[in-house]
Amino acid sequence: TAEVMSHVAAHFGKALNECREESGLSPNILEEFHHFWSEDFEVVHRELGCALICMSNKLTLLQDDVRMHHLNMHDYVKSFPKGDVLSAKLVELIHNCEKQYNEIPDDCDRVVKVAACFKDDAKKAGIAPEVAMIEAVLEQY
Ligand code: BOM
Repeated sequence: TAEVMSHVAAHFGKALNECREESGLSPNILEEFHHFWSEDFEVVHRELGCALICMSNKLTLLQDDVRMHHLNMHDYVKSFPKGDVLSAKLVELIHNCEKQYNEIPDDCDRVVKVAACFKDDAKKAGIAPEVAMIEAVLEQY
């Protein structure tokens, strides 16, 4: 659900602070990570892909081939309140997007495409959080 996703997004977003420098993601592109979910924000910048890789690596959510680590992602999502109702769906949506962009060799370019696909599909599935929902739970993490 979108409510559960807001918790995952709030926690995941905290890792951006540690990844700003190495990813080169300027605050002019994305000031706070949770704005990723804003209707107005376009998921297109290569630096965002680099930042997502860095952030995911901090949480050991990626394999050596820079694809999602299914078991770790499943367990990560399950660790949030009611996470068990979201974990399988989230892993399925991300994996489905990975398959569509598998041939892009540059990791940052590929991951930003996967992230844009995931945002789109999460909206279609009715599990995309609104920015205000994430802001409401940010202080818990
Ligand atoms: O193929 C690499 C897959 C990398 C997955 C990263 C996608 C994350 C999208 C960004 C938004 C995330 C908010 C919450 C979910 C955390 C995984």
